[in-house]
Amino acid sequence: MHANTLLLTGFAPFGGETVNPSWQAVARLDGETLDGHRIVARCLPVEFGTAIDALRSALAETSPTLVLCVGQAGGRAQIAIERVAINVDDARIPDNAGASPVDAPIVEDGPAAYFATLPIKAMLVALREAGIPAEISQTAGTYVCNHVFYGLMHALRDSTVRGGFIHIPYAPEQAARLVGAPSLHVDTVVSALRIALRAALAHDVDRRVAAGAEH
Ligand code: PCA
Repeated sequence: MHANTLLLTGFAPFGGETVNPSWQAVARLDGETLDGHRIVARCLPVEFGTAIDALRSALAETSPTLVLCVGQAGGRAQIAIERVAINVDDARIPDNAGASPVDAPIVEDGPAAYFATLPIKAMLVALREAGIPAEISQTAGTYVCNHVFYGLMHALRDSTVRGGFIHIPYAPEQAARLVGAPSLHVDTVVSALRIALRAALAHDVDRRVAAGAEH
């Protein structure tokens, strides 16, 4: 295994979709070398529990120095760099195995939340400078993406490995069926992920730039 591995994950399709642009984008980066680091891409199932098991296996197999998980956030208009993962599952729609947990902790007696340890502001600035619409998101929801993000940060809690999560909009072919939904082409998402990863590698300490929200 390469000395410096970046683990990137995407998700399987869910919610009646036949594609998930998170995996389409992440798969295209598999095997690429970025600033001396080799990217390994994995696809996670959209299933509570099993998704974290798959992530933990990938962490054990690849011993990455940095981890970025990516998921589809239908309805969002920009690349959304997530700030925080919370310790709750509350499923509005069943996962791909039919499970719909409600108000269940992800880790019994775990902390209420974990912050991403990637330099989210540096990543945001780099994306905007490259002309890619991006935002800091203050919630990753309470479905499988937040579940995986929390599981990731819990797994990394005592290590120096940095981790974070990015939500992406629908791909245009999905939005074409959902009149009015915002979308971003997968080519743009692939570029965005490269830019975000480069910024993360270049910044051990985050930039101090306002990107909060009033609601
Ligand atoms: N998006 C879902 C789960 C998988 C995905 O790509 C979410 O935002 O929770």
